[in-house]
Amino acid sequence: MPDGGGRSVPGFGRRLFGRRFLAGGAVVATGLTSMSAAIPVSSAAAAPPRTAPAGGAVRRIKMYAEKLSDGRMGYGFEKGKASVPGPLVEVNEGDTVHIEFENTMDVAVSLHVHGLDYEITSDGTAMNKSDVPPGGKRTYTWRTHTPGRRKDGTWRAGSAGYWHYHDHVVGTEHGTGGIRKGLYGPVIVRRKGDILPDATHTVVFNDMNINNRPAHSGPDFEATVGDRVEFIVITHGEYYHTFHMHGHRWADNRTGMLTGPDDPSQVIDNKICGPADSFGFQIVAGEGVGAGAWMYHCHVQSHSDMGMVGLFLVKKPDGTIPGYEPHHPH
Ligand SMILES: [Cu+2]
Repeated sequence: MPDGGGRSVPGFGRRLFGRRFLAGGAVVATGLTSMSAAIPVSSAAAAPPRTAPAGGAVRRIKMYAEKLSDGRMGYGFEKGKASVPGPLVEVNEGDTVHIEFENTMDVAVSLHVHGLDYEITSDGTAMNKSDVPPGGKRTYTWRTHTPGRRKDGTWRAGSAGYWHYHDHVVGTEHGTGGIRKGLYGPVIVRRKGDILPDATHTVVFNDMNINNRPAHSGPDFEATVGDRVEFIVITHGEYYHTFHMHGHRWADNRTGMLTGPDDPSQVIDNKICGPADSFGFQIVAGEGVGAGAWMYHCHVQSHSDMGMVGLFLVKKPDGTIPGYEPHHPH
C-alpha cells in the first residue's frame, strides 16, 4: 500500500529517500517567480526537510514471532529475519494497519500495542483469547486517528507519538518472559506536517541491558554531521532509567522539536524513562559541536558503570571521527 511518503511497508524504504537524495535537487526560491530564478545550492543545509503526509491509508503487513538461535525471541516482518528490537512500524495519523501475525515458536505469543486504537480482539492477551498458539496465525488491527473536538466540546488527542509493541503472553499473563527475551519493538505515528528524519534508531532499556545486548557492547549508531537523526527510547523490565545523550539536546514534547520561538517546551539532554514508557526526538548530528564519538547512556551511575552505554558515532563528511579509535569489546 504505497502512501505519500513513498513507502510500501511501514518502516521499510523510507531511508532510500534520505537527505542525500534530496540534496541533488535542492533549490531555494528567491521570490522572483516570473523569472526562473531558483538558485541551485551546493549545501544540503538549505533543503527543506520532508514532512509526513496526511494519513488515511489502509495497510496490510506481515509479522512473525520467532526464536533466535541464541535463546532470544524476536519479531520480524519476514520469516527468518526477526530482530531485537523488532522492526519499526511507522504510520501516519488516520492510517489503519492489519497485521497478519504468525507464531513460528513452540509457545503461545501475542502482539500488544501501546498508544494506538484497537478493539478487544486485537488486545493481545490470553484473558480475551487474542493470543496466538504455537504455529498459529491471527490478524491484529491497529487504527489511528487525528485530533479533534468531541461533541461535548472537549479536545480529543490524536494518535501521533512515539509508541511501542510487545508480547503479553510468554512466561506470564503479562508477557514478562517474552519481553525479557526480546519480544518488543517501536511504533511511530506521525502527524501530517511532522518533519521526517534521515534515519531512526531504537534504544530499549530492558532490565539492565540495551536492546538485549551484552553489557558494554553498544549498540552504536552512525551518522554524518548534519544528518537529521531520530531516536525512539523505550524502557522494559524491572528498573527506571534515565536516557542521556552527549553533545545534543531536544525538546521535551511530542516530537522532541520546538515548533517555534514561543514553544514553551523544556529543552533537555536527559530524561527519565520507566517500564513501558517511551519517547522520541530528532537531533541534527553534530550541530554546533561537530563530529565525534558521542556517548549515550543511562545516567543512573551504577547502570552506566554496568554497561548501559553506547555510542552515537558522528562522522565528518570525509568519514573520519576525531579522537575515536574503535576498541570496544564487540
Ligand atoms: Cu538505568
